[in-house]
Amino acid sequence: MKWPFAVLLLAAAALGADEARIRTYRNPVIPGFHPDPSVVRVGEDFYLVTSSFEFFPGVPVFTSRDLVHWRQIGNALTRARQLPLEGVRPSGGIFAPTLRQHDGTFYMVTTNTTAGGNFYVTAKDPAGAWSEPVWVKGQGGIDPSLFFDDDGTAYFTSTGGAPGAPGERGIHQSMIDPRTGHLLTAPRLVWRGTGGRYPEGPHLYRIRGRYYLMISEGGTEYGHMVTIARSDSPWGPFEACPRNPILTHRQTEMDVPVQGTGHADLVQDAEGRWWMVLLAFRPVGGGYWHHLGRETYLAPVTWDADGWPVVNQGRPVTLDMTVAGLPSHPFPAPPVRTALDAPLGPEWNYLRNPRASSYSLDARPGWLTLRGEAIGLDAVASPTWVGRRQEHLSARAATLVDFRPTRDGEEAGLTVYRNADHHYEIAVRRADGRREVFVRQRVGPRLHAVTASAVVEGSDPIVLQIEAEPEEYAFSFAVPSGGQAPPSMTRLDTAPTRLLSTEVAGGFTGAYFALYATGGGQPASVPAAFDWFDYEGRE
Ligand code: 6LW
Repeated sequence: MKWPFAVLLLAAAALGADEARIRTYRNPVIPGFHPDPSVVRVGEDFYLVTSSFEFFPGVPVFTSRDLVHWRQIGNALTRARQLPLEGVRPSGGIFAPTLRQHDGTFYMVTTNTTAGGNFYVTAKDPAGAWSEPVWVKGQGGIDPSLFFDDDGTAYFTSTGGAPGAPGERGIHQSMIDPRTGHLLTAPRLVWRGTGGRYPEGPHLYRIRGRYYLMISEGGTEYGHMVTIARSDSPWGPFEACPRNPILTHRQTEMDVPVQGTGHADLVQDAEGRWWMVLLAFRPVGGGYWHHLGRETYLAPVTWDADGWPVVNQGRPVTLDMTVAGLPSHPFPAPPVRTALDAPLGPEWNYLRNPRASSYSLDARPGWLTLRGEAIGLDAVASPTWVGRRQEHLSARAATLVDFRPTRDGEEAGLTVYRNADHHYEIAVRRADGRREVFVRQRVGPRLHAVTASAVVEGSDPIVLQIEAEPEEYAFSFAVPSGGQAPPSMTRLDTAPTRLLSTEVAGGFTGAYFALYATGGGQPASVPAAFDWFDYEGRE
C-alpha cells in the first residue's frame, strides 16, 4: 500500500520541477540604459553585452541561465588602452557590440566611433580580463558583427562603410582572419534592407542550412523595426522575409508602454527553443518622453512553415510576458546599500577615462573620498563623477556625504545625470560663507538655476536623496546628528523627468545616479567623503 504515496511524491516532484520553469516574466529583462543587446549561449549559460558610449568601463557583460534573470559579471573594456574616451561627445564612443564564442574563445566586437573605429577583444572567461583591442582596418561603418561558420570561416558584417563608398547605406561584409583582424576579402554590399532608413545592427546566422541576415531599420526611435532575409550563401543574394518587419511597434498607440523595439539578436536555448533579445524604451508622461534610455527585452521566437521567424507569435512585445521558458534561475537581489568601503562593483561607471587620483578608498577607510577638480558636471571631459544607471522608473538613490567646503564655488553631492547639458543635482556648497544644501537644474547648453537651498550650519555629514517617480524627481536631505535613528528627510524641490529624456537631451544613453565633486573653476580645497550609497528600485 506504499505505492500511492510514492506516486504522490513523484507527482509533487514533477509539479515542483514544472513550477520552477519560467512561465511569466517581466520586461525589460535588463532595465535601465542597456541598449543594443547581443547574446550568445555556451552550454547552459547565456552571455549578453550592451553598448556604453562615453562611460567607463565599457560594454557591460551579463550572464543568465534562463534568459530572464541576468547578473552583470564584468565589463569587456576595463583599461584606457582598450577604451580611449578623451573628448568623446555625449553618445559618442562605444556603439553597438556583438558577442560571439568560437573554439573556446569569446569575441566582443564593437566600434569606438570617436577613436579608432571597429575593433574586437577576446577572452576565455567573459567575466574578463579581455585582450588588448584588435583593430579592424578596411571595413568601416558601425555595428560590426562576427559569424563563425561551421568550417571556422569568420564573416565580419557591419553597417555601411565600404572603402570608396563609406556613406553607402546598407550592410557590408567581408571575410576576416580572427587571429589578426585582417580582412581576407574586400567588403561587399550584401543587403540594403527593405527600404527603411538606417539599415543597421546586422547579425548573420546559419540556421537549418540557410544563412539568415537579421538587421534593424527605421532608426532607433519610434519607427524602429527588425527585418530579416535569407540566402543559401553568406554572400547573398538575400531574399527578404515576406512578413517584414518581423517586429516593430511603429504603428502602436503612443500609450503602449513599450516603444522603439529593434536592434535584436537571436539565440537558441539548450532545449531547442529560440529567443530574441532586443532594445526598446518606456515612454512616460503621455507617451512622448523616455529618460531611462533604451533597455534590453526578451521575446520568444518560433518558425513558420516557410522557415521564417515569428516573434512573440506576431504580437507586440509587452512588459508582462507569458511563455514556455527554461527552468527558472534567479540571482539574489542586490543589496540596497553599497558600503563604499571596497572596490565598486561592475555596474559602476566613470565619465570617460577617469583620473585615478580623484578617487580614493584609502584616504579615509570606510568612505569613498572624491577630490573635486576644476571642471564640473557641465564638462565634456572626466569630472570627478562615479555613478550607476537608474534602472527603475520608480527608485530611490541616497548617500551620506561629509563635505566641509572652505570657499565658495566648490561643491559635492548626488546628481541624476543624462549628459553635460542635462542633469539635476542635490549637493553641498558654501555660499556667502555659509554651508548649504542646494538643488540645481541644468536643462540645456545655457540654462541652469539653483532652484532651492537650505543653510546647514556646522560640519555634520548630510544625507542627500533623490526619489524618482515616472514623471518627477524629488530632492531631499537630512542631517543625522550623532548617529541617531533614521532621520526624517526635508524635501527641497522636485523636477520633471521629461527634461532628462532622450527627446529633450538627445543621444543614445540613459539616466545615471552619480556621486560627484567639483572645485568650481579650480581644484577643490578639501575632498568630499561618501560613507554609503543606496539604490533602491521601487517598481
Ligand atoms: C547603434 C545602432 C542603433 O549602433 O543605435 O538601435 C546605435 N540601434 O545600431 C547606437 O546604439
